[in-house]
Amino acid sequence: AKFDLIITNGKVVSASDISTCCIGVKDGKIRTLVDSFDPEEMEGARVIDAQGAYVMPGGIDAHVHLCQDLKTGPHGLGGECSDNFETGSKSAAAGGTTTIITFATQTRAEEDRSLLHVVKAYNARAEATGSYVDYGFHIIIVRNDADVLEEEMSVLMKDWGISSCKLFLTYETQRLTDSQLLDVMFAAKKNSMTTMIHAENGDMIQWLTVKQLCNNAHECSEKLESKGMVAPYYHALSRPPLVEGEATNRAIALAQLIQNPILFVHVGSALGAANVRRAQTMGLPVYAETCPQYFHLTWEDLKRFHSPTCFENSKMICSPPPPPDTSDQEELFVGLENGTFTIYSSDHCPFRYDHPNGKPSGVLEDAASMEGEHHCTGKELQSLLERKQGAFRLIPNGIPGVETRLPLLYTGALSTGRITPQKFVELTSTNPAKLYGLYPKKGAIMPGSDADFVIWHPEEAFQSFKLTNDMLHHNVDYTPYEGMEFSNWPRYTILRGQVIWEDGKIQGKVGDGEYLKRGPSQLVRGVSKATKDPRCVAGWLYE
Ligand code: DUC
Ligand code: ZN
Ligand code: ZN
Ligand code: ZN
Repeated sequence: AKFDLIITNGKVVSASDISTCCIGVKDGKIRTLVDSFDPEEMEGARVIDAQGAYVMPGGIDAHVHLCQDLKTGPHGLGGECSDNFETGSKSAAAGGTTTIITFATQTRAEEDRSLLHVVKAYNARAEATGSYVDYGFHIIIVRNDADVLEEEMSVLMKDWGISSCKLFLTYETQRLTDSQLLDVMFAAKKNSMTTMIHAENGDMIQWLTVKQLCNNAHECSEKLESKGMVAPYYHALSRPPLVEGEATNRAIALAQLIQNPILFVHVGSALGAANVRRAQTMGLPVYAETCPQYFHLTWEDLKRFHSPTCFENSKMICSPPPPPDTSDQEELFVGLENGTFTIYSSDHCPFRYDHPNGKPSGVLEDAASMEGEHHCTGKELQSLLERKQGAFRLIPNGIPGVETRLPLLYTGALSTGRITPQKFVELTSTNPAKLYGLYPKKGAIMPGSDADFVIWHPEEAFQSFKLTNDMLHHNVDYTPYEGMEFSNWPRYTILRGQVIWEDGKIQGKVGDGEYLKRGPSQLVRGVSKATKDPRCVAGWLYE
């Protein structure tokens, strides 16, 4: 047969155009885009009629946490990711995503000093199950050992195709000082590795939260914990928008000093977005990711389950927290529309509610006084902290969402006309491919590209529905979006020409997904005056 798969009559969407046409696929690659095929050309091919439906390049979710255990968890607060590559990638496929990028994590333990060691150990976890979709790794770097950076970064780039590292400005077990950040950014810059930044000011968070931090003799009764304000809702109050505002601002300055491109992950505040925008206007290579939770959740969701045992709300805790209210969401929406945000990822961070290493649950008999304002005092607080339960400081940060990412953006922004289908594709596929060195193999519907697609239901033919967690494929016992109405859902997910999800059923197999070696970012281009001006930045570093 000339083609293995033919997709007819769809509204084929790229990051710039929409055209009604037919796509011919052979050996996992897109071969041709045409008005129509002759009947003999179609012989032997599977034909999918996409009449009236959007056909988009498969989703690329560049921010997914899988197989991170207590030691290598996303933030050192405890918590064990409940999804492995099998369950996490199945969930991705069911939500229209054909590529995921997950995190291999260095720790401060001596045996995890070597980045290569960390990557090999993490790769073994991926290979232990295999994946339903294609996958690559970012590396989280939590120390600035000169020898390791010098010897190993280039090997990660060349041998593993790991072209991005994540650095933290918060969490005791992960955060780097400004000087350490400069060390790692400088090494990354020299190796053309993209630096991803978790921008929250860790000192601000700790100072607001914990009374023990203060080494003065007085009681420090003002802090959240000494006031008994430990319920999940107060997680948000410990991280007001200024926490991200300060950290984005500082990281931009550090990066500018040494002319390093950066990408802010999970930007969740209008203030953070404004700082990114300002830097971009100066011509700095500053990029930003945002996530569904910042458009669909607010501080209100952290208090929405009313009960004396209100730790149910721990299900909603993520970092950065959702914005205070819908007016902040509006400002973030503008950032989606005007290009401040480069990519839209899930930050899928799966913790179960019924598991001891997940979100704290269970009936807290002694928490009765936490009704109303959800405060607790004295002995109750002590016992919560001792049991490492309940108090927001000890609740793992993160919520699941790899499967709901595309349908949420479709429902909240595409159906409502807030963004165009082209913008949808740019944010969810084309830009992540370019940013992380996968383009045009991924993120494009062009001859020669991988035949990865998400095909939606024709809008007129689809009845909106209310989501329940049992419809999802992750290994998480809740979704933050329980009961939400969805206006569309992927009808087909196609990975390199093979249908892996169709009409509500998984058709692919674990093991279909391949490891992706990535190249350097394809978004970073020649630098502007603001980046190079020797009176402003340390240009001599590179002379
Ligand atoms: N950062 C993440 O990227 N994911 C979950 C928690 C966090 O702090
Ligand atoms: Zn983070
Ligand atoms: Zn004090
Ligand atoms: Zn994350």
